[in-house]
Amino acid sequence: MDVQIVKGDITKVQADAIVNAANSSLLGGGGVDGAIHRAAGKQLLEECKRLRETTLKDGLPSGQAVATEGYNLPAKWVIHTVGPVFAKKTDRSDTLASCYRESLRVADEIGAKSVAFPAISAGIYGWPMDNATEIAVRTVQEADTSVETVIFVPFSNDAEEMFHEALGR
Ligand code: AR6
Repeated sequence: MDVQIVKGDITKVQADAIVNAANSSLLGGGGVDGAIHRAAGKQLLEECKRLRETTLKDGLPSGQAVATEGYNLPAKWVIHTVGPVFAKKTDRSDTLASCYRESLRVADEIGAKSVAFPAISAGIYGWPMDNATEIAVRTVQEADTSVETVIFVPFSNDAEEMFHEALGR
């Protein structure tokens, strides 16, 4: 698998699928979720609402993933996953790793060969960036998947540096 780090706005990335750090409601929010919904257009929200009315009545649990179309995005698909909220007293690393594994599993299902990831949970959900990037890189490298290219998309210089550090380890 080819692993790349490309700093910038994930909504601009040309990949078969981009991953959204969503919340369980799938109905939008701030951060990368808000940016993806704005760039994809309102059809994305409509498809998310249909998912909530049919297969995901209780919402998407953290650590799981589901695909929708990408609509106005350059990416054909959006894979929505829900990261864990960081908590000092409870180790939720397995759930964060599951976000990456499940996103790649969904990518295999839809036939996506290139997938771009933001730093899931490392914004509003409060996960320390150094650990979030370490889990991201390790989990992707260990995954059993047909995805050929993974692009990590840090949004800041610090995040970019930490992805590079994690990849160099
Ligand atoms: N492209 C790439 N990365 C981005 C972009 C972008 N356009 N915008 C932000 N980031 P966050 P979370 C980075 O908060 O922590 C939402 O309200 C950001 O700097 O988007 O998983 C959801 O609805 C950070 O490094 O996701 C949930 O309620 C990383 O993406 C909640 O936030 C993740 O930050 C999820 O929180």
